[in-house]
Amino acid sequence: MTRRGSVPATPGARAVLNGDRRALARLITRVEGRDPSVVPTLRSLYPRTGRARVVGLTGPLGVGKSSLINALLQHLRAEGHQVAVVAVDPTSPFSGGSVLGDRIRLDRRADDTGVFIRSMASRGHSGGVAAATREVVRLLDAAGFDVVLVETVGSGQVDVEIRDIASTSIVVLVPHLGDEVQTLKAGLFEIADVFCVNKGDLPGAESASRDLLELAGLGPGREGWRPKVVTTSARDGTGIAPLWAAVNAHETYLDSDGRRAAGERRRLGHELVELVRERVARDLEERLDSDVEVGTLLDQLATRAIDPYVAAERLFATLRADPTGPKE
Ligand SMILES: Nc1nc2c(ncn2[C@@H]2O[C@H](COP(=O)(O)OP(=O)(O)OP(=O)(O)O)[C@@H](O)[C@H]2O)c(=O)[nH]1
Ligand SMILES: [Mg+2]
Repeated sequence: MTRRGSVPATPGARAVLNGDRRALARLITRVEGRDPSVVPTLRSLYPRTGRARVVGLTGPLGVGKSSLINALLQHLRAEGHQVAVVAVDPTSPFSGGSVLGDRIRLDRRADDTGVFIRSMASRGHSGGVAAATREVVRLLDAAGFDVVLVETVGSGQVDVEIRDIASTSIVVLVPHLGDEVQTLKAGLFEIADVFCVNKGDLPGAESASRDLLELAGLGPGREGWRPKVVTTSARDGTGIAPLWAAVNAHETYLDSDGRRAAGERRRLGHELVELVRERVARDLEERLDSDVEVGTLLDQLATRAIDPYVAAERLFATLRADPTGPKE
């Protein structure tokens, strides 16, 4: 029985649903490479997605995001969750023993099918890192991971985009980030549902938390949510349960008053715009070389007979007039 609009399962989709981790890894590689042949699999898996909690961890270099994820992994596995990790542009190899703790723990985890860890490079993604990351997260969701943790380095665009993927975003900071916090402040409050002051074993953590708490109280709050502030030490393993409790509090908040559905709609809207943008850009780039009409526009532009704004309008008009819509 197929529902209206549903797509027959591809072999790749069936393998993912059957828990085949190698097939999952191969599909992720194809998504990373923006391989269009992966689309039927993504389409057939789409109805099986939307269940995972997607939690973003972002923050400046070296604040301990990976170490926190390592600690969270242990906490979440003990709670019985199936956890996947996506590290976008990791500066250190995520599977390195130094980041993920000692070898023995790592080796055990390699046998643990309840954990899946994957690094992704954002360089060279024509469609942007957000699109690829979203699709990877969806594959993991369909594969049955109920928690997906996404690590990104807080450096502008990418960490803002995390809001389009994660339902809860943790901004990780460390004590004595004074100036950095000042410059990042406005942006951080856009992103953070939870502030995590990590390296709480170092001096200054308490006053850093106090400052952030004060700032969180001063801000307008996003639709009635004031960011929570949690102090952790990934090194000592302290504060990990409170950190996850803060995530849960935000997820519970999302479940009230239809906020989760509204957030999902907003994220899907952005995705739709992105997909169309990607599609149109590809189409236009092909036409730049081959299309007679576009060639004429380019000639006119080169001789200054018309300006780029008019050329863009004319090109856009030809797109709107194109009657060949996609087939299902
Ligand atoms: N003292 C102390 N050091 C920590 C703590 N957490 C992490 N570190 C150390 O901080 C360094 C960076 O840790 P990572 O977990 O790689 O930090 P990251 O934010 O993932 O780093 P990037 O991915 O490179 O941005 C390592 O040397 C860790 O051992 C902590 O709670 N206390
Ligand atoms: Mg890291």
